[in-house]
Amino acid sequence: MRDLPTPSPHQTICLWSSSLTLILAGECQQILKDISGNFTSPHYPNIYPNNINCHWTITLAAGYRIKLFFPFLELEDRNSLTDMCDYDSMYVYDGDSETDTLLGQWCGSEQPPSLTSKGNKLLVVLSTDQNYAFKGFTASYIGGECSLIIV
Ligand SMILES: [Ca+2]
Repeated sequence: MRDLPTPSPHQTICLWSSSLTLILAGECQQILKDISGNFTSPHYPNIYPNNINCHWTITLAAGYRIKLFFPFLELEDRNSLTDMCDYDSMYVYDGDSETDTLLGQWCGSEQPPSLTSKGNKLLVVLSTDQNYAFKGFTASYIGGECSLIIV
């Protein structure tokens, strides 16, 4: 007689934050597929809204990489007590999710360097708290096909 399969433990998977983002800030979910493009924080050059969590996902064809530039960045300054971007902050991830490698986190009027993805996707996240808003950022990206050169 065949053994019955062991029932797998019950699992609940919740995606609270992304569902909430879709409802509260639909304009903040943007997927960019063009080979090059520009995007800005919401309402730029006016001030961005408080309490937002915006995601820009750049997804190019396989084999492409992305170079990302931030010509302008003006967010709320670092927390002077912790020296961290605790209030408003911009994150860039080397992939399409917040579990991918964090390439950097910026706030205040810091100037991010140009960033290059390892693969064909990059994720930019802007998160703001409940008060003190600034102009935000402008971003530009270009895609390029990269090949391995053996020297
Ligand atoms: Ca703020």
